[in-house]
Amino acid sequence: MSNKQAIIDNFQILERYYKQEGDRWREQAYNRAIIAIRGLNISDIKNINQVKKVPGLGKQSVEKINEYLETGQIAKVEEVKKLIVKEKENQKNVSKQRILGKFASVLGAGEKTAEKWWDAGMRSLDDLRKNPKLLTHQQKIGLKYYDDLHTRIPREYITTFQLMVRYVLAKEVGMNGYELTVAGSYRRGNSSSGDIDILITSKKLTLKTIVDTLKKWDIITDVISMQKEKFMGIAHCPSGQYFYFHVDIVFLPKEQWGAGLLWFTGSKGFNIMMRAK
Ligand code: TTP
Ligand code: MG
Repeated sequence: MSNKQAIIDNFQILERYYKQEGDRWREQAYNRAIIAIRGLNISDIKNINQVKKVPGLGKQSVEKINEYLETGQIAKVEEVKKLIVKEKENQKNVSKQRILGKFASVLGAGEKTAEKWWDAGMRSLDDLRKNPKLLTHQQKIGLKYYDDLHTRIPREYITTFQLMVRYVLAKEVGMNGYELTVAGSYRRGNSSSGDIDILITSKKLTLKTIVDTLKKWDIITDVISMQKEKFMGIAHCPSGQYFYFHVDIVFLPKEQWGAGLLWFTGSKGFNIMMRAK
């Protein structure tokens, strides 16, 4: 590359840099210098005397051209190039952190899983959806309902939902066949909740029959996990309302109702304090 072109390239870097810095005076000075050098009626710049007294080339520009002719580079430009590389790395890190944060918010994932997905080349939730081999059953459900599961559930929805569940269970075993309370943040009076926590006791029903009944009525749509005393899954109000939410059902024998209610009402912080006492 000719010295002339190399100097223009260098000055363009400085012009852009000063523009970004909001230094209009230097930005314009380098802009004028670039125009002046382009307009020079010589094939290349070999000697500093060729650019002295050229209109549009100020003292600073001539000094920089001289520096280039003597050393093959301009220190300020090298400094700016390093800043640009650093800035690019920072931007990359910010977007990596943003993606890792999103990955870690998938139900059943955490920071470690997020890193693992990143290392496997995943960069978006859609990438994950296209790579089911990387996902557990719970994470698949988390991705399927990602938006809904990150939407707060209004208190009124939960009130309606529990009435529906009560109605359906009463159809199976009668109103006196079970006891049901919505615990968690709903029971603490919150105006919205992250999920719905239901506590049930019954001599006539088991957790399995409860879950099967709610599935049959198209209330429970997905099972995340099912143990003897605890169900975790996804449910919705079947007719017309296609907002899905996370439901936990805890099933306890009657004699454990009080302790269970205290625990399942929380909050988590309150439980930790209570246990410490
Ligand atoms: P969550 O449903 O996780 O919490 P929450 O209902 O208080 O709040 P959110 O609106 O986000 O759903 O858990 C239900 C209860 O279970 C919680 O209030 C207390 C208890 N719990 C613990 O004791 N320890 C725990 O680590 C968790 C997650 C819950
Ligand atoms: Mg809850």
